[in-house]
Amino acid sequence: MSFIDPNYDHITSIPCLATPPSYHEFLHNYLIPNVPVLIGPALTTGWRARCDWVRPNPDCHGEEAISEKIPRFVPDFAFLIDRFGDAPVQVADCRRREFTDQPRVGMMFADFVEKWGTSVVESEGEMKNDQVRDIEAKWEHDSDRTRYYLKDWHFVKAFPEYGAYKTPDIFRDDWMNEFWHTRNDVRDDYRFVYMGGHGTFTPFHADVYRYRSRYLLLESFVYFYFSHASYLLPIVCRSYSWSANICGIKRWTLFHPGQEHLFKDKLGNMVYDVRDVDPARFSRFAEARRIVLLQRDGETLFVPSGWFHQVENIGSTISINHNWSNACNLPYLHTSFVADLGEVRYALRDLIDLLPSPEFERECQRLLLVNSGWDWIVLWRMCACIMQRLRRQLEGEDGDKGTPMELQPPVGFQAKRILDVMMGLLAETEAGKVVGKWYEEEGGMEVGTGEEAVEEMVRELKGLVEEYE
Ligand SMILES: O=C(O)CCC(=O)C(=O)O
Repeated sequence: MSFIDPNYDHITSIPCLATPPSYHEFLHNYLIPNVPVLIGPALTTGWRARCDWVRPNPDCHGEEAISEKIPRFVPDFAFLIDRFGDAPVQVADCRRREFTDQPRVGMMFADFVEKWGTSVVESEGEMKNDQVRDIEAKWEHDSDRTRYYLKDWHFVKAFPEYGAYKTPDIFRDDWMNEFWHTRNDVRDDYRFVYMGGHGTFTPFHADVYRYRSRYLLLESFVYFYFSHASYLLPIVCRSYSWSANICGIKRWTLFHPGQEHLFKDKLGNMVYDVRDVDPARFSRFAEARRIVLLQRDGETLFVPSGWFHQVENIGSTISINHNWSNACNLPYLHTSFVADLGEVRYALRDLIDLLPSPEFERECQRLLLVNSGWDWIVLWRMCACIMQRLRRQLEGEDGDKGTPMELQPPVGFQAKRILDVMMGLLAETEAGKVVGKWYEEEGGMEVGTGEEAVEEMVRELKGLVEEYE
């Protein structure tokens, strides 16, 4: 049975669960239907980050204060600087725009904290030296819009021993981070920490599978060298995300999938900040259906695939976010992969008559990899990696390693979704050859030629589907 994108018309608010759902409930009520859910602080109780990184907010008194949008906790800056001060981080400047994102600069974490404090003082008037030194006091008077937002800090990669948190069971079936962990050629992951002051924000977007820095590089390249650049922007793949608030409040504005045509101007450029949209330019944006949600200290939001969103911080906010995917959203990933490739082919269409077909496809794959972080080989390898791990688990070879089977969808469901993607990929004349070549050069084949390795993989998957579906 082929995948059908759900209808979201009935979703007018986001369910809030005080008690974390079982994996079974989460799978059937949220993951498969692709519906957001907010889960209460019980999901993150006991996390080291929620103890070490924060302290009670002296301005928050009692239950009324919570409903008054006052965070219950504030960052413990002294602890954070002392423990992580030397770490390099990327900081976005929320007052400036660079294409579809905010410009970023690299700095030490301690300098970021200092800047954050300084920006609060600047926005409040004249800066005094004693204020600059006393960063902690500034946080407490952080009532103005501030500027610097630390984003996409690969915290687990930077501090693997620290154990700031444990991925909740319901989110453990995570193919993106699993696949990237097995790769020897590139070291990366999709596990992030965000920190920023009151008024910092993340512009309108849907979650993606890509290298952000390379994406920005390519965006600039595309802007300057392609006359039809706007057709390439924004190229997004639909991953899930989950975001757990350690302190502060996040205001999310989420948009049902399937409304992308309302988000663009005539040239195909997307809305940047949902609070400031020119109706003359984005004439249909007001029609877009949206849900606004406040996420408080300790709460976790599941953001499904393809839900565009914008996030604004109320008070000083720290969160832990993962981008992730698995069999449930694989069809969305695949659909956006196909769309990405189509956009790239369109952008390079002037080369079609100049290059033989395999070479043209090679150019497209190269551009796709730089822009979106994947190509035929990466997509195939992710699917193959998961398929092989499933097989090992079924044969009892993986011991306690990896996500337990009871925290994954049924094997037949997973195998069928992988098979659909692999067959979709092989429907492209060049794709099988490209993947086969990769097996020959780097893939460590167990059988014959590269193309035989590809066929063997498909045979094995079909076997799994027949046995378990
Ligand atoms: O917290 C933020 O500023 C952005 C997070 C986000 O967009 C996400 O987790 O999907």
